[in-house]
Amino acid sequence: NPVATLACLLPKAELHLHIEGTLEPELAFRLAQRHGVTLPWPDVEALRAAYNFSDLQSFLDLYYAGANVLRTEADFYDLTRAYLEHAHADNLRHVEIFFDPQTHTERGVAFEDVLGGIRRALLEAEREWGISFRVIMSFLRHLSEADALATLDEARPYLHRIDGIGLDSSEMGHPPSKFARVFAECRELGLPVVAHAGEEGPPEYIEEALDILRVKRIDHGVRALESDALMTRLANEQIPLTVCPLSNVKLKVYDDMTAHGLRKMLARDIKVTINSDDPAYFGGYVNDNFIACIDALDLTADEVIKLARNSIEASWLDNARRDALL
Ligand code: ES4
Ligand code: ZN
Repeated sequence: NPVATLACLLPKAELHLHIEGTLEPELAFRLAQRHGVTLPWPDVEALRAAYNFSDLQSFLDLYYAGANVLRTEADFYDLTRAYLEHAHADNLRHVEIFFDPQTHTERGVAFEDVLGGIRRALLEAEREWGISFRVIMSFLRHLSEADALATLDEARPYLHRIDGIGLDSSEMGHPPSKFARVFAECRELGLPVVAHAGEEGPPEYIEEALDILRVKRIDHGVRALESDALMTRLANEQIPLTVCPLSNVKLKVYDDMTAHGLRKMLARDIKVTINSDDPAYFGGYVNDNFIACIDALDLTADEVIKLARNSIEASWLDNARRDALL
């Protein structure tokens, strides 16, 4: 398919990527061995076979279990380096990656080691391959706002190395409004903010993310399709959505890719982008996501070009580099 070839060759940015979600089973077992810890699966095949999710929570249970092998600066470096090799192969020129400090500091891993290992790999990829980057610290929404405030306090010595703030984990029952105060504080610190909303949660959660958290982008946002008024607003205000198609199918947001709303969003002139979310768990990296959408939704060359352009335009790059990539 020539449209798939085009998608793979175009320069692109990835704006929705959880670094903990890039842990492939082979690396998980290697790190477990490195630390002399036992994973609750006998081997790589058994772990991969467990990637059969019924919803977001069933995935998160495995994702947090896997993160337990990430312990040292070198682990976070190896993890991030492996992701960036895929990013380079997919012609990504810029990446904005989430990390979940609470998943690690709770286990006694130093904030410095988490961020240091991630950044060492990012700086190396920038030098070697010219891949620019931003790092987004994400709060876990199943934990309390007080917990998020404490994490922000812990992050204060590192804020010069943190480019923005996100909100992830279990969405239902944890609306954006729960984090109104901590997000206000982050904004006062000059940090741009984003939030997962409308992945499993209703359109109202997307409206809360926009009106209460004052996000610059919505992560996922696919349930906006249920509200015509919200669809109109997203188009009028050109609010970027970081959509993750393989994630949505794997977590049963859609029965299969032919049911995905991506093409409807493009038709409504909403600024959608294609991203991989947790590629080790969901069956592929950015180009795999493009190909799955092209095959199932019969995307045109113009639509693919628009999606790639959107990813650069919706990034937090400075104007000079943005223009250079467009
Ligand atoms: C996530 Cl797919 C998804 N949704 C919400 N939180 C997450 N953390 C990692 N992946
Ligand atoms: Zn996500």
